[in-house]
Amino acid sequence: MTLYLGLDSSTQSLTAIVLLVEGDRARVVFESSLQFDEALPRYGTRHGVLPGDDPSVAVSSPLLWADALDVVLGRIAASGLDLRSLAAIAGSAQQHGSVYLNAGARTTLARMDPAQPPGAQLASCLSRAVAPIWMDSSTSAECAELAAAVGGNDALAARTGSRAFERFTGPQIRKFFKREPEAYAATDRIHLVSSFLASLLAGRHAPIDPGDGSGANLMDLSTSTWWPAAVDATAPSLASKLPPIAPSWSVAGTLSPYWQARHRLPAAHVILFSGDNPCSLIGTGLVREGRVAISLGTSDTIFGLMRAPRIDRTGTGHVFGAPTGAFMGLTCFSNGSLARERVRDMFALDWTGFSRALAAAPPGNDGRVLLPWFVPEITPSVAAPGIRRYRLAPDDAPAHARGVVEAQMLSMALHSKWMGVEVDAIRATGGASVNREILQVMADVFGAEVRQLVVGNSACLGAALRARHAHAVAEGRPLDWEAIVRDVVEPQPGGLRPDRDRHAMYQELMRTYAACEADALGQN
Ligand code: XUL
Repeated sequence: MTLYLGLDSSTQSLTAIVLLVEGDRARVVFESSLQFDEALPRYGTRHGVLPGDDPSVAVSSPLLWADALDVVLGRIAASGLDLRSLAAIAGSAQQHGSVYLNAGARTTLARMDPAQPPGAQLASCLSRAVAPIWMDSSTSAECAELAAAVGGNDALAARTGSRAFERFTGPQIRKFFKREPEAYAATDRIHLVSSFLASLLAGRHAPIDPGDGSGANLMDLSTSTWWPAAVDATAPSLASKLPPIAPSWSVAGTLSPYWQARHRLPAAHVILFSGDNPCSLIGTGLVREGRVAISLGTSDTIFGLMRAPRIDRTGTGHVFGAPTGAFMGLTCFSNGSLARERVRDMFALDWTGFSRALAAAPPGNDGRVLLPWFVPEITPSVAAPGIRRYRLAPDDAPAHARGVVEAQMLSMALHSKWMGVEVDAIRATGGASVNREILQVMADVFGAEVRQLVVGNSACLGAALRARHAHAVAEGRPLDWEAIVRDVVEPQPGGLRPDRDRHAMYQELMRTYAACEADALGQN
């Protein structure tokens, strides 16, 4: 029997999952979550973010993340599991956020006092008290400067997988250097949230993995190394402050004496942490090209594995490294559940009424199109929100219910074409994935079978599975990824199959939809 621990430090919470492997069978034997605001109120976060006056700024506290780790490891120690069998720990973290440490961190990380919690001991190591996180959008000027310095956004995307984005780490580092040059100069190491937490567990500076490194706007996707042109354009001497990039399955070290003594844990391997999206790729079982996940949440996302790093020329999608060593494409749509709810509320329906209304309009909606941009849209880029109706009567509830769902599915299919992936299987997750009518439209638009995946914490589960994979690699008996995900990432039976005629009809409607979009964006 062997145990593997996965951790996920997300925006609002820290989750732990322990996986037990016996022979070649695996199952989850422990799961626990902690909400930052409630469990550690002394840090004063709201939904994991420190309050402030500027709505474009979003920062959190690295010390909060460290203390949360301490609480959760304490829970695992008290779980009754036989932790002598704990072989490896891997983690997932919110992407893009950065932690700034001074030269004293090296010694402190290695020699922390097990009688004390970690947060207070690490305070003196921070060269910046706060960590900017992915919700920050205050770096438009720095994005423009970075893009200009490397020959434009196309050149930046071709090399790093994404055009310059405000939340990405490179523009954030540049803003810190410009605003606080002395604190920047006192910075010895800049970690991502992922590599900071792995360093804390290993008691020494850990490398960054390509999955999370690719969220910095600074990594050369083709070599998984920092791209000197972007690094040099970001801030002086940055190359010496960034951790090296190493394969996702690398061992950062063994669990440090601090954690071993504090929670009586064994000297387990600490595997590199990765970003939450790359970890979710594993936790939803997307370990081969062609299988994609569609997450129907507050915002909708579509993501999947890519064997080669094809780039989105329209500039809204991202290519990240995948923890398997391949790549992943991800496209995000902000008008997800939010838009479905707005349509439901416009006609005073509940979800059953919404489904009934959807079923009352014919597939294809007689060619009527609704563009449901209730809030600014990421994909396609729409700064001025507002819904647009094409041949749609404002009081027609069925046409609106079908219109919002068809528009979302057509938009997802259209704007994920850049991934160059022939979609043959879809795993649907998120709140709205319980709605079979919505999933049928998804199956018909994509022409692929859709199966619902019930995963509470796909990023955390992905981290635990990565721990198992990395441990097997370290032992010299690498395991196939399909075998690793098989037992624990099984979608619900009873998938929805596409109807051939309806799929052909949606291929036609896609052209109409694209023309409406172009019209609304003033491109016609
Ligand atoms: C991805 C992104 C978010 C965060 C959330 O680019 O910004 O998904 O990773 O934790």
